[in-house]
Amino acid sequence: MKDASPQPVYLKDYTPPAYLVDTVHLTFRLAPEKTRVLSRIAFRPNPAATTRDFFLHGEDLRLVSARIDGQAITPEITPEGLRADAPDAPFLFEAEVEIDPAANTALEGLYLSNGMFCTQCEAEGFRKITYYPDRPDVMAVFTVRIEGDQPVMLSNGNPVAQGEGWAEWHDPWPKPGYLFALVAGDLVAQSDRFTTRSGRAVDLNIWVRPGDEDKCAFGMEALKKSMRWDEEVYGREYDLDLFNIVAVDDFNMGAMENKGLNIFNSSCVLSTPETATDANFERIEAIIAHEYFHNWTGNRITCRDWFQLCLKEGLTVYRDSQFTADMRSAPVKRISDVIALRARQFREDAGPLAHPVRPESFIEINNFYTATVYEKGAELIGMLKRLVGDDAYARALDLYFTRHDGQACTIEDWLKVFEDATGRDLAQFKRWYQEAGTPRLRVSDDFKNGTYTLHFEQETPPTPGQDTKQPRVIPIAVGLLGPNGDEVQPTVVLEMTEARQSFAFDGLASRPIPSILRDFSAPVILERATDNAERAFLFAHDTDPFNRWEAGRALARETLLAMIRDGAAPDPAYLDAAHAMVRDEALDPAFRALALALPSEDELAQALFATGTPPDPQAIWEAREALDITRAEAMRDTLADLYTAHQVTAPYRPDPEQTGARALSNAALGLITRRDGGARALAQYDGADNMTQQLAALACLMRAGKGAEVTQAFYRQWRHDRLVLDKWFGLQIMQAAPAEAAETAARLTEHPDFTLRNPNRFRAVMGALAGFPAGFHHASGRGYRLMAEMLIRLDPLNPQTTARMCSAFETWPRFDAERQALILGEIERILATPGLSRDTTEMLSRIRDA
Ligand code: B3K
Ligand code: ZN
Repeated sequence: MKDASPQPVYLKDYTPPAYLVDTVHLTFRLAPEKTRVLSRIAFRPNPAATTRDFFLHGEDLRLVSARIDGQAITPEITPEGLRADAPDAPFLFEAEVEIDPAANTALEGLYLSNGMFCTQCEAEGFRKITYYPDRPDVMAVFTVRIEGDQPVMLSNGNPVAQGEGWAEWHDPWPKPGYLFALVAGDLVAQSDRFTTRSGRAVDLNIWVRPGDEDKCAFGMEALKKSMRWDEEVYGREYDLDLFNIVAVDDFNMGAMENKGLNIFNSSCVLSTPETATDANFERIEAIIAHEYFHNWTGNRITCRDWFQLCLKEGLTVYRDSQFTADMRSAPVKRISDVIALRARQFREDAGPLAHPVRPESFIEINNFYTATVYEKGAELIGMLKRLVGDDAYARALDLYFTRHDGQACTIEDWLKVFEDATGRDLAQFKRWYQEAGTPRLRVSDDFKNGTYTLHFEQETPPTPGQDTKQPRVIPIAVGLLGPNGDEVQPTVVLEMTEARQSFAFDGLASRPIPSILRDFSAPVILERATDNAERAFLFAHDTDPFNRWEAGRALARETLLAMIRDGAAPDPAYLDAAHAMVRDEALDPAFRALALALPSEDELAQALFATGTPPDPQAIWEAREALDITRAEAMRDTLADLYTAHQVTAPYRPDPEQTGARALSNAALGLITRRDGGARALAQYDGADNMTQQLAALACLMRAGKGAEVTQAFYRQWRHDRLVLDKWFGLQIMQAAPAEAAETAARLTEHPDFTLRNPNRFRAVMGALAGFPAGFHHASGRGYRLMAEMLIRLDPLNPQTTARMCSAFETWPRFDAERQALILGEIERILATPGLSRDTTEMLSRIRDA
C-alpha cells in the first residue's frame, strides 16, 4: 500500500542515478496468484552521480532472496523499495520476488485480463514487477525468459528461442523499465509484413483473443501507413525484425508504446464496419500511428525524468496530427483538434488543475498525463515550427535524432537543437513550457491613409502557484480580406514578443476585414470587439478554412449566449449564414458537418464564466435545444435534400469521403428528427449495415423519446460485444433528459453487464454523465452524489481510473453558490474515505484548494 500523504517530487531536485544498468535478465515463472520473477541486473557506478546510495524501487513485492556478486544479502525493505550496501565498482545484483497478478485490479505492473497476463509499466509500474531503478534515465538491454503454460508468450524485441512451456526474448535497444512489456495468453495473430526503405523485412502481428481475428485488418493497414509515413516525412525507420500489437480488454488508457510490443486497449485497435463507427476508425488509425511514432520520439530518445513527459508526448501527438492531416483532410483535422483542445485543455488551464506543459512538481505522476502535457504540448511544437519555418524544423529534428539517439533528454536539450539548427534564441519561447494558463490576446485596429494597423495586447491570468506571468512569443497568422471578399493580404505570421504590440499594413485601398490567428496559430483566446455581420462575412469568405469555421462557430456561440443571457431569439444572421454554408456544394461535406455542429455546452459555460456570469447548465441545454428546433424549421427543405444527397450507397469504407458524407447526412438527420419525430431515423436504423448509421439513428430515436424498443433490440443484438455494449451504456445517458441523466446512470450501474473491473465500462457510464453538463450539474445534486459514490467504490480497486474521473469536479469554481457547496461537500466526503489512494487524494485536494 502506498503512503496516502506522501511528499511531492520537484523538478529542481533531480539528481543523476547512483548506478547505471548495462544488462537485465529476467525470468518469469507465470502463475495467476504466485508469479516468480528472477532478475539478474548488471550495475556499474554512474561517474556523474553525486551519491553511492544503492536504492531500488519495489512495491507490493515479496522478496524471496537477493544476492550481490553471488553473496546472499539482507537488504533493508521499505514500502517504496530496497536499500543495500553496494560496491563502488561494477557488480551483479540478483533477486527472486513473488507477485500476485490475479489480485492486481489497479492494472499497473503485471495483471490478468480475461485470463491473459499483461503488463503496464509507464510511468512507475515496473517497480511492481521486480526491484529496479524504475526511472526513465536508467536505460538497459533486456533479455527475458517466460515460463508458463500459455500458448503465446511475448516480450520486447526479437524472439531468441522457444520450446514447450517457455520463450526467450532479447531487445537490443537500451530502454528504461517503463517500456518493458510481457503478454502471455491464448492469443491468435493477424499477420503481415513490411519492408523498410533500406530493405529490412519486419514481421507485423496484431494479437487478439480467438474470435476477434476479423477485427484487425484496418489496424494493420494503419500500422503499415504509419511506418511508411515516418520514413517519408521524418526519415525514421523501424529497428527490429518484429512489431507486435496486442489487444487487451482491461486497460487504464488508450494504448502503450512498449518497445516492439505495443499494448492496446481493445477499443483502440479492434474494428469492423458493423461494430465500430467512423469516429472509432479515425481514432484507431491515429492511436496506432501515435504508439508507432513513439518508437523514435519516446523510445529511442526518451525522457530524463517524468517532468519532461511533454518531450515525448507533445511531440508524438504533434506527429500523429500531421499524419492524420496527411491521410485525411488537413483543415478538418485542425478544426477537430482545436475543438478538443478548447474542450479539454482550455478547461483545465482555466481551473484548479492548471499546470505548465512541463510541471515542476507532482505527487502521483499518473495524474499528469493531461490535456496540457499532451495537447498543449503538441501546440507548442506547432508554434515552434511556424516560428522557425518548415525547413528549419526538418533540420532541427534531424539534429535531435542524431544528437540524442539512445539518450534520456530534457526540454532544454529539445530547445537547444532548435537554437543550434536555426541560430535563434528560444529563451522567451521556453516560457510556454514553464507557465500555465491560456493567454488572452486582445485585438483592436484602426485604418488611416491606406494603412491598417492591428494592436495586440497579451495577458495570461494567474494559475495555481503562479500569480504573475511574463509576455510570451506568440506567432499570429494574419490575412486581410477586401470588402468584396478578395484576399488583399495573404497569410503572414506576425511575431508578438511584447505585452503590447502593433503591426501595420500599408497601401490598402479600403479598410480590410482581418482574419486573425489563422489555422489557430497559437493556443490563445482571441478577444476582439466585432459583430455578427463581420463574423457572417468571414464565415462566407475567409480563405483560411480554420478561420472560416471559426467565424461560424463564433456566430453560433454569440447567438446562443444572447439567447441564454437575454432570452433573445436566434439571430437571423446566424441562421442565414449557416444555411448558405451548408448548401455550398463546393465545401467538403466533413467541413460542413463540423460547421453545423453547435458549440458544446461546456464551451458555452467557459464563455459565460470568462465574462463573469456563473453558467446555468440547464439554461445552456435549453438554448441549444431551442436553436436546433429553429434550425430544423429554417433549413427544412435543405436538410431533407442534404440527407438524401449524402447517402452512401457503395460498400462501407471508413475513408475520408464516406466518413464526411455520413457525418453530414447524420447531422441533417439529427435536425430532421426534431420535426418528424423519428420516422426517418427509424428507417435508417432498420436499414443500417454499419455501426455509424445504426448508432446515429439510435441516438436520434432516444433523443426523440422513441428509443425504448430499439434500445432493447440493440442490446439483444450486441450483448456479446463488449465494445458495442459500452456505446449502448453511454448513449442512454447522453440522450437522457437532464433531470433523468443521473438516475439513468445510477440504474445502469446496477445492470448485470456493469462492472468496476473494466475501465472502459466504468468510463462508458460515468464518463458519459460527466460529459453531459446539464445532467451532471443538475441542481438536485444527484449527479454529484452518484459520481462520489462510484469514485469511492472504484478507488480501492483502480486508483488511476478513479483519479482521472475526478476531473469531472474541476469546474466547480464556475458555478453558483449552491452547486459549489454540493460539489465541495462530495469532494470532502470522498477525501474522508479511509485508505483513499494518493492518486485520488492528490487530484481532489488540488481541485478543492483552487
Ligand atoms: N505513454 C502512454 C501513456 C501512459 C500513461 C500512464 N499512466 C500512452 C501514450 O501516450 O502513447
Ligand atoms: Zn504517447
